[in-house]
Amino acid sequence: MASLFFFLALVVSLLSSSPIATEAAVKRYKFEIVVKNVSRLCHAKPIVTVNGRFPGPTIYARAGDRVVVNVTNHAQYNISIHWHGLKQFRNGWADGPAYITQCPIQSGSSYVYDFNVTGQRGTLWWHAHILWLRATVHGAIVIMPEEGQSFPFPQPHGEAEIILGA
Ligand SMILES: [Cu+2]
Repeated sequence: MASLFFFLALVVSLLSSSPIATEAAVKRYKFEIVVKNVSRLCHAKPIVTVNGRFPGPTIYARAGDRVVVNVTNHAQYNISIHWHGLKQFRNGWADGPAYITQCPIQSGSSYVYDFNVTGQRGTLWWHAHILWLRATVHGAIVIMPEEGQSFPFPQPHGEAEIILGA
């Protein structure tokens, strides 16, 4: 009986100190692929965007989170979204290159990208992975360390996302 109690106490202490016991969050995003007119240097031009924004929305997550992005394509071009620099551990189908890990999302259709951000942190970017659409369909991914963990550098005075586009 004493050995059973000792065994149960060991299991409980292992579970409570294990990182597996930490609850990972699910971050959900909705990407609506839409064509929008923009004016640059006195010229109006239609461009393909996510949610009408250029650059597109930033994805925020913590290492270990699950990220679910529901993409609906309202544009007249087929599209796919690639999460640049993210290692797709056991979720390669969510990587995004058209004709490699998935068929492109056709006009009027949706696709759900569902992946884990495991053991990764930093600022990356996402972009369309078909034709020339990445020129305007792109944005940042910010992966912060797990709750209670710090970045491997001192706390900055401020943070800003800078995206360079041509
Ligand atoms: Cu890329």
